[in-house]
Amino acid sequence: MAIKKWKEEKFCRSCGQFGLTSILDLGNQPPANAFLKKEELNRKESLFPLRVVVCSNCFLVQLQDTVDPEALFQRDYYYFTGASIPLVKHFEDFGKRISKELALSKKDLVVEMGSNDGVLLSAISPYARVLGVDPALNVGKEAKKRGIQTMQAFFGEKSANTILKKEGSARLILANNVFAHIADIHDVLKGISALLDSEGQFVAEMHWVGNLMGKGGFDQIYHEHIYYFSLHSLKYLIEEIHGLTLARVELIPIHGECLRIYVIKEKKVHSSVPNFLKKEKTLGLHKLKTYFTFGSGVNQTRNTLLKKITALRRAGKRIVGYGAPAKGNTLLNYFKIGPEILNYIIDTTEAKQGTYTPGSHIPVISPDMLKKERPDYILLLSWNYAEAILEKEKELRSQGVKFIIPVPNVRIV
Ligand code: DWN
Repeated sequence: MAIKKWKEEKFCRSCGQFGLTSILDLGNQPPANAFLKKEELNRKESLFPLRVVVCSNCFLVQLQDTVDPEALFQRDYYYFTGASIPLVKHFEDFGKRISKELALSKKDLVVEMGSNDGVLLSAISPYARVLGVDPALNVGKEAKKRGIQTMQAFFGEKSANTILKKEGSARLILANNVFAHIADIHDVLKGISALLDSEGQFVAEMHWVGNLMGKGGFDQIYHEHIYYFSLHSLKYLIEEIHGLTLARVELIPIHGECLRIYVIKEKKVHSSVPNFLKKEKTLGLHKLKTYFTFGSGVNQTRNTLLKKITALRRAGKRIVGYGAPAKGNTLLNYFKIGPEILNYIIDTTEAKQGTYTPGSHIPVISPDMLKKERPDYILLLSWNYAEAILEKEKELRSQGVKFIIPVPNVRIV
């Protein structure tokens, strides 16, 4: 798969400040969701710099380089929300909650950008008219099986106006794990302002830079994730630049810790916003020097993990990977872990089974393999679902199989 292009940014993508300060360099890496088919293994993979910088004006942490989105979110996107049961439950619970909170009815339109396989919208569709927006063709087909219509496009001002003309304004616009993925964030916010009705809400979930800083979630850094927001940098972008109101915030325990923000047109702010800004101030997220510790835990995690798994391999232990998340590919490639360490990785996503991880070329296979041969150790690459997975695999654990959890610090359970 020849990936077309990338470019280095010299200015902050949010406030336009010149001169971004480098805080972590994870080297040249392939896109984290660019799983390979067997016949692609011998082809040269496109690698791109994975460099994290921070703006000294609005403190937005972002990637130095933008990779062509047409290539990252290509026609066949390998990530399906529905493959992770804990995530399905998370979105089903939220879908019901927000529908009741907003007293949605069938006259209301709900639009989700990056709607993937329609898991969230199918929880809202009993209450309101719903429309997904996603550039990838294959996930849209999965959404259709759930009865969710998807517009195959990137969300922005143009696609928002198309929806406005055809369907009217939106009472609710959703963006889960996508708001941090779009380089031209101003185009997205212009689209939201155009499409959202005067009483409407824009609700988005995204990883929180405070979690990456303090808890070593460095593996959430990959080319799809252009922004690593603090509430401070979000408020500047949404209010100072786009004149909307960041009205409410929640910290939610998904993908480590994520922010869920509520944005409206009127000037009304819940106490959660000033309280959270105070919390960020105590963490020093409004000071440049704080970000110089961004990568501090990464090398320690790498040394500890490599020492443990090398010793286990030397002792003849069999180690496999559990979950083939995008974040796992950042970790495998940065730590240079390949098939000589992990015999294979199991994953519940059918589309990933039979492929190979980008860069590290480890085979991804069905979880059924665990029933055929029992490994000695399992490296939990989907550490963000550790609780649910350890519960699900308690039988395996009772037979003596140990799980190695790499993030936030290496531990064997
Ligand atoms: O922003 C994004 C994040 C939030 O989600 C997207 N760029 C893509 C995706 O990133 P990810 O691939 O790191 O997300 P997950 O949800 O941590 O991926 C979990 C992977 O683990 C999936 O491939 C499914 C798999 N899995 C499994 O094999 N067995 C998951 C569970 C819960 C399991 O029991």
